[in-house]
Amino acid sequence: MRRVILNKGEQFSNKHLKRTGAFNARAMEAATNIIEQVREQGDAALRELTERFDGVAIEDFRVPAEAIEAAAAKVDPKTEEALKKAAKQIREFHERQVKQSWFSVREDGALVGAKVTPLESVGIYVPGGRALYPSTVLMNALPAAVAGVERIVCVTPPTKDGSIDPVVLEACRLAGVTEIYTVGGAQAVAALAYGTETIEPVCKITGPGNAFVAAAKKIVSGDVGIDMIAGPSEVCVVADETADPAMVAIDLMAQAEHDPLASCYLVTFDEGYADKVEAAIDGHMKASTRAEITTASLADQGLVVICDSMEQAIQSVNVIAPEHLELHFDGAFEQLGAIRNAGAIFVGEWTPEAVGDYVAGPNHTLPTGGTARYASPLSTDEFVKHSSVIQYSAKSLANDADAVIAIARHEGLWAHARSVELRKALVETGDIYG
Ligand code: HSO
Ligand code: ZN
Repeated sequence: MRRVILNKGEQFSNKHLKRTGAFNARAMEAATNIIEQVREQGDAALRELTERFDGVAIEDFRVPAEAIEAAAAKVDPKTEEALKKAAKQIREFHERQVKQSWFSVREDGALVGAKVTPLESVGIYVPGGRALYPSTVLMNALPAAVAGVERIVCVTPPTKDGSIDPVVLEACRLAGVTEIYTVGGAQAVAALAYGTETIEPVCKITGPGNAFVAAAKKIVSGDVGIDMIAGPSEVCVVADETADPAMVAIDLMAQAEHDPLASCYLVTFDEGYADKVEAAIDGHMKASTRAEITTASLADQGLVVICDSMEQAIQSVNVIAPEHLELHFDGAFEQLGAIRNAGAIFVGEWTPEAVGDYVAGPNHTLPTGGTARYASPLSTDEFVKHSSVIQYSAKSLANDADAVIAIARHEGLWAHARSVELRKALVETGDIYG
């Protein structure tokens, strides 16, 4: 891992970071062409592109209900139990996020408020290949279901034999997904956004994907809603000498094994301690089944920051604004107030990020690439919208009339002013022409 040693009083800055974006120009161009093709040719384009990119010929993209029902039998009981436990805890966490409609009546009788309405439909992109994650199905579909979305559509690329992993299908069933299509890539995003003969368009698309999926989401955004554009995964571990180097090491590796582009940061106070963590990584690596990806990520993207004080460590964290932050030192909870930028915060040595990835309950779809400066984890808020509600009485109209008229006149909008003037007259004289 690369090392930065900060001097006393020195500030960690963005120049110490090397970040890659979520997508690139080449992916944008390819996605633009694919979207165009799907808009023009519908299902025929999906068939051709699936054959070209996934190497399988698929006649009917829709997964039949019987196949979804049959998936449970193909899942081993331990995994089934784990999925159910995860689903329960994720559902309970997200139930606490649900926003209610609200209405407030002013003294003059004017009512103002917000009506919360679930989106009619959402499409969830579930990646295949290296990132085949049933947990991502739960983390996207459950908040949608809890928010009250009726039509929850999943799209996922086919495996080599044209099928979908039964555990992904079972996660879909448990989370209340109503339709599943065996199609992936930018073409799946295009189908969800604009529809084809078999796929009805949705209101919003969520879920992670590769650079082409990210580019496609960016392009269709505006025509449909999208969630955040997810970049490579990140973890930042802040540890002092009291933390077990073996635990810190394995937690860094748990993020590095996702992707050679994943970024792992160790923020600590002593070079000797950093050496111990790196030695522990070498020790664990011998048993890793994903040593190649893990080694590449740590070598290319890994960074150790040696700080002089806790204050400097927290300042570094706030600049990194990591997707995941682990705190391995005594009194960690007391530092929460000082931490401004982090997607999810894991407090203490008994809270490895993996519990948050799967079962703790909070969402594992988190802001990456420093976007934790302004963004939040995926929540039920992403699956509802608010309509403002206003109801005036004669009295409240009379009360606010002069203010409306004054601003409308200033803006030169005659009918705006008149629409209130006529009513005001009616209130005052009982005669709008009086
Ligand atoms: N750490 C990933 C989520 C994940 N981990 C899914 C395992 N499966 C990004 O938050
Ligand atoms: Zn993970």
